[in-house]
Amino acid sequence: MNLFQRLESGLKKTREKFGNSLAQLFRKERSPSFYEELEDLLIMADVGPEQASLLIGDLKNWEKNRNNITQDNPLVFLEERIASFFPIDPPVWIEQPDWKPVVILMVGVNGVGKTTTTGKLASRFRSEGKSVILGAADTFRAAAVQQIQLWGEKLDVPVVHQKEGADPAAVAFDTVKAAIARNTDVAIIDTAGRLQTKHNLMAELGKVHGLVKREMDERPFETLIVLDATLGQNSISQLEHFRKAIPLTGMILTKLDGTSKGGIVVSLARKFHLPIRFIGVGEGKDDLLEFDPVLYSRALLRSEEAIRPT
Ligand SMILES: Nc1nc2c(ncn2[C@@H]2O[C@H](COP(=O)(O)OP(=O)(O)OP(=O)(O)O)[C@@H](O)[C@H]2O)c(=O)[nH]1
Ligand SMILES: [Mg+2]
Repeated sequence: MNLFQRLESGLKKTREKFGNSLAQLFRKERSPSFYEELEDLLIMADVGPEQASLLIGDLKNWEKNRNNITQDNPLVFLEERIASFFPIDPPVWIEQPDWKPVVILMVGVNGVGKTTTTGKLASRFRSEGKSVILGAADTFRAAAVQQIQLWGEKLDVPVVHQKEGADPAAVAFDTVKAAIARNTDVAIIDTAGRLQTKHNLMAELGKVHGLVKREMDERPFETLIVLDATLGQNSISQLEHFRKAIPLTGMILTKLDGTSKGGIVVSLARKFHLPIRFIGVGEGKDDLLEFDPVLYSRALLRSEEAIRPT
């Protein structure tokens, strides 16, 4: 399967609900109720009210200036508009392919998929022939360290860890230090889930980030917030709080396979101007897809019933 086909299958729920309804709607004549229905559909898919009204305004303008409106070309127009909402800002490993170590700090609230995504990412870099080291900076629970160690064993990559209750900043620091000492290509640091409203835990994250930054000696690294797509608009509050605590460089949206509200990705990207690095579409190690704005918009809007991509 190519990336688009994997996206199509990963976004199955969104495509069935949103994409199919959209395809049906676009067969209808234009009327005020057409645009109301469109707005409802966009909001139900979690595109967000601001983005929905912006898209509808743009669509109306576009339609006013065209005389050959078919069933499909307005959808193509919307796809292009949505794709343009995503900021383009390549990650460190693309921007500076010769730099090592690439350091990735994973943050987010509880249960969103940080540890699983850490494992998936490690698997991805390993399959590109890169050496990887993992940091078990979730020292909150012993089980969290074990979870990362399992990934380490499965992928044959070393895991830096300390005992339960140890200082997570120290583990993060040790991981970067080890990656530098061993000339490792990629270091990925998993952290404990924390509620965005818990000030002490957010301050702890600030310390983790600060020590990584110091050890990186001002060289850029990735701080990725992991967000659960099934939580919808609650992710907005998570992002707002986390970015106040630490500078984020990108986001990863997980569990898109489990929601019909795949529009949340659009909503977050436009609101925060933060690039989306990857999306999770399942629990397996290969269920992490690189984010491509054009393909994502197409997979979001075009249902099985609509035209096939060219
Ligand atoms: N369907 C689906 N499930 C996912 C995805 N990503 C993660 N999960 C599942 O989400 C659950 C939580 O994943 P974890 O990786 O443990 O989440 P976490 O953020 O590390 O959790 P804490 O460390 O407790 O904060 C697990 O059952 C994962 O298999 C995804 O893209 N799709
Ligand atoms: Mg975890």
